[in-house]
Amino acid sequence: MSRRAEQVDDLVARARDGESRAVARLVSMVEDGSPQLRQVMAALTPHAGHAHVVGVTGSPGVGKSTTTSALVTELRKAGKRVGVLAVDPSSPFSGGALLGDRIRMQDHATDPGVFIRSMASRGHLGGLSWTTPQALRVLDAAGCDVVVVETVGVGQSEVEIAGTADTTVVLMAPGLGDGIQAAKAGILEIGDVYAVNKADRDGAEQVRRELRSAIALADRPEGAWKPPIVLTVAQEGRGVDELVSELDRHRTWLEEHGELVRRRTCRAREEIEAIAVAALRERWEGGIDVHDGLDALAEAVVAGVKDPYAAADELVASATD
Ligand SMILES: Nc1nc2c(ncn2[C@@H]2O[C@H](COP(=O)(O)OP(=O)(O)OP(=O)(O)O)[C@@H](O)[C@H]2O)c(=O)[nH]1
Ligand SMILES: [Mg+2]
Repeated sequence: MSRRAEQVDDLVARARDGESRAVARLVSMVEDGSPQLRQVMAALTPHAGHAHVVGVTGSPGVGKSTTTSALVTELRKAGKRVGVLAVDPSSPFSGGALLGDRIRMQDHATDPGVFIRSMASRGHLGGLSWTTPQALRVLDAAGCDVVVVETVGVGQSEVEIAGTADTTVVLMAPGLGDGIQAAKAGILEIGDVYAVNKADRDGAEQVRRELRSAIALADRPEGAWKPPIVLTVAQEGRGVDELVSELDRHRTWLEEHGELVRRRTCRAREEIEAIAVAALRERWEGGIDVHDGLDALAEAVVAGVKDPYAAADELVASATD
């Protein structure tokens, strides 16, 4: 076995033993798209599938990071091993935007039962990305019982996180224009559990009432999961025990209804597609001379002698020969 292969095996073994430096190194390899990922994922995949992946999303400033930290505290009380993945899908760089979150997470930084990683998640190709599912696999195989994924940034990310998590928690808060506007934002389709945070402020009850009637109005098939609403004061950890019970209840429901496997299959499908598309691209960029390949095709399209679909067919054919 090559030295490099040995190093990867050693890294994987140490991550599986819960060594946080090894876990951190593997997540960085995911983020950098390391050529050794193939070997890493082959070693990790048989050991994944245990962790409950919980997505936390909501408007800027609603309390996602505070809630994530409070969830970690609560889960640690129950003796659970916890992973936290802060994902910034809008940025090709990790670090900067997440600095504040890191500071908020400092309470947990020295706890060996907690892994905290922040990561950029470039929408590699056509929005497809393998980074989040692969980082989750690392944390999962490292023995986490729960992995909380906090997405930073707005818009698309909320929907993306719903495709990634087993259970999606949507946070709302009074005074952020949440509540009634939620229906517009399409947020009612993605929440498995809702938390009205900042319940120490006026208006939390009002947000809960509006949310409750919006949920009651939504079309839901017979026997479907009915999203509960929890009031929280994340800053003080209030209501977070109830939030954890609802997360557990949802996980049990997912298992009993075959929905857990279905959601995870969606996640794997996206990952496979992203890997396959990237592999194709690598072949046509690496294998053939780009000038003879893609550039020539592009010129033919501009000159009107080839249509873009025919050109794409040629490109794919040249990469799969
Ligand atoms: N009053 C009150 N303030 C809270 C509560 N939870 C969080 N906050 C405050 O709200 C602000 C934003 O909290 P964050 O946890 O950073 O919110 P976030 O959703 O992670 O913010 P972004 O990552 O910037 O989108 C901070 O000043 C928190 O201290 C709460 O329950 N009550
Ligand atoms: Mg945050």
